[in-house]
Amino acid sequence: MTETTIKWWQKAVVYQVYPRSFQDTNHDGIGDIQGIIDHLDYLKRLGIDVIWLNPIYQSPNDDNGYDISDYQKIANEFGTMSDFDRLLEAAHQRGLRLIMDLVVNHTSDEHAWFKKSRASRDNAYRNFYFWRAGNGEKAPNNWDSAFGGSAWQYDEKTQEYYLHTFSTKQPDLNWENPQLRQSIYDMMNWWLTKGIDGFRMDVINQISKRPGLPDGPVKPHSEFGDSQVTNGPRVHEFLREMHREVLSKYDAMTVGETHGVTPADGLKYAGQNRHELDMIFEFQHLRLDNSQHGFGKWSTRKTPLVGLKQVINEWQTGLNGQAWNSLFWNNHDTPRAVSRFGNDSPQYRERSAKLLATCLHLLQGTPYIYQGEEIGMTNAHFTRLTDYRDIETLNAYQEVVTQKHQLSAPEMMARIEANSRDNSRTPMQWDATENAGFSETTPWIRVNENYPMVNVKAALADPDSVWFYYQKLIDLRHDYPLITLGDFKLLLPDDEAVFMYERRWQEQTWIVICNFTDQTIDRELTSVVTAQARLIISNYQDDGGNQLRPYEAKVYAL
Ligand code: ISL
Ligand code: CA
Repeated sequence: MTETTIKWWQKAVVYQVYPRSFQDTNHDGIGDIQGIIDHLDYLKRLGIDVIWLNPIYQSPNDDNGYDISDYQKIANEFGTMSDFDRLLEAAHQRGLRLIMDLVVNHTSDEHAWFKKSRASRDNAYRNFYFWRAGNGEKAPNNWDSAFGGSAWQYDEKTQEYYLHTFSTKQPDLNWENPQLRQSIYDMMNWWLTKGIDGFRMDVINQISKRPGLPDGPVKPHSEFGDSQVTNGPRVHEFLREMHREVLSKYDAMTVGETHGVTPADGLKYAGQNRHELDMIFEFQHLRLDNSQHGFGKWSTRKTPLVGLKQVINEWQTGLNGQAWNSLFWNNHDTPRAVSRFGNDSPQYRERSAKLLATCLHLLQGTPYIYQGEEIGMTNAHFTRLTDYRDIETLNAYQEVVTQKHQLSAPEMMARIEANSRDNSRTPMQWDATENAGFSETTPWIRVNENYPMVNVKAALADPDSVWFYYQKLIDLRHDYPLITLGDFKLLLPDDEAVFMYERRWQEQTWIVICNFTDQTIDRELTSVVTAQARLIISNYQDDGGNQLRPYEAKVYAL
């Protein structure tokens, strides 16, 4: 790849907006489209190129908009289609692109297709979904749902079960059916013709189910089997068809959310000549702190740095020159990066937020910033279950504590505090006024209590803030092709404290050094960092040489 053959989305920095929690303008406690329009200049000033919106389609909100009842309508609480059109135009006027969430593994059970599908055994929409007879008194197979319990729901009306790998209100679409596929492509073409710039595709590697829907291996602590719905046999065929029927006609970007993939899978989904997707979100680097005792994400372990470096190394080198990485520490399904990988105490919050930013934004790939990350927003640290809203969190508590008594309430609350998706869904902290300037009324979910300290207004008043550091990193990426194109080489792979790597492009070499601990440590750097090396960016005011101070990050051009 050279500077001239590179695609626009390879040079871009993406900012993820979770509309429900970004800015409320009509005083109902829920963020809305007007709230996004109001902050476009803010995003432009930060320097980002692309906005990704979490779902804003009509939805009964069983799973915050990931249960869509009409793909071509905007949810009332967010506004109208003409509000959306104004947003798109206002973004484009500022040179910002806008990509939408595409949720086509499932719909809401209130979608017109499902209502028809459910009405009788022999209707034109029956095969838009998976309907099966029970296995005696039991569900058709042993698959579990991602949100707990069986993946099958019995439906009285036609006395069959339907498949839902997420909540019971999110029936899985049957991609084996060509008519369903065509309906999805029509909808995608409709949005792209409207002028949107691409899609983030929700759980897109789950759309091909294994033929015959066989039982999966039973998991520890569970009466159910693993549904094994990822990377099914026809997924690449479907994605290529989608490319042919839709994506090939536009200069759009696509990023697929793909759980359970390796770099080898990455080459298939996002390989340059594969005609599938432009890039994928992989999750190996977010799995390293999972429970080792069958509780999945519900754990309080810390991510081991050596393992993290290994995973990132594999993706950086594994895709280099053949496919394209997406780079992210957090999103609307994860804890906040600074709380998870850094240190959210008042002493180290800003320093470690900048460290994480440095480490990620100097990698090869397209960086994603999740709203609030640019001011170092932290986990919510809610202590009461009633403060949580997320279906995954509430279901998990019911299952683990109330039904199965596997963990005590305080044990599970600690795990929820560390991992709940609501950690990243609390309202954006704009200023120190009530409700953090998000809304004039009580928000749909509680504001993080640290908003008087951690907010945009305070960040913009401080030239040394996390915010200005992000702005500088984005500028650097736009100015130096090395950051976009350079080869990556991991240095000190076994060092448990320091994440150090090299980027090399043409005649230039840069070195990135990040101390992931709260200790001052000594590393012999003079052999790598030559005397003429120029310091490009650092999260300390001066250069401490071989002394790496707590959460110190620095980048040199050799
Ligand atoms: O959040 C998770 C990790 O705990 C997953 O179980 C999550 O559901 C998975 O990452 C898939 O996520 C996507 O699809 C879900 C939706 O709830 C998530 O918000 C979305 O990002 C179902 O549409
Ligand atoms: Ca509102």
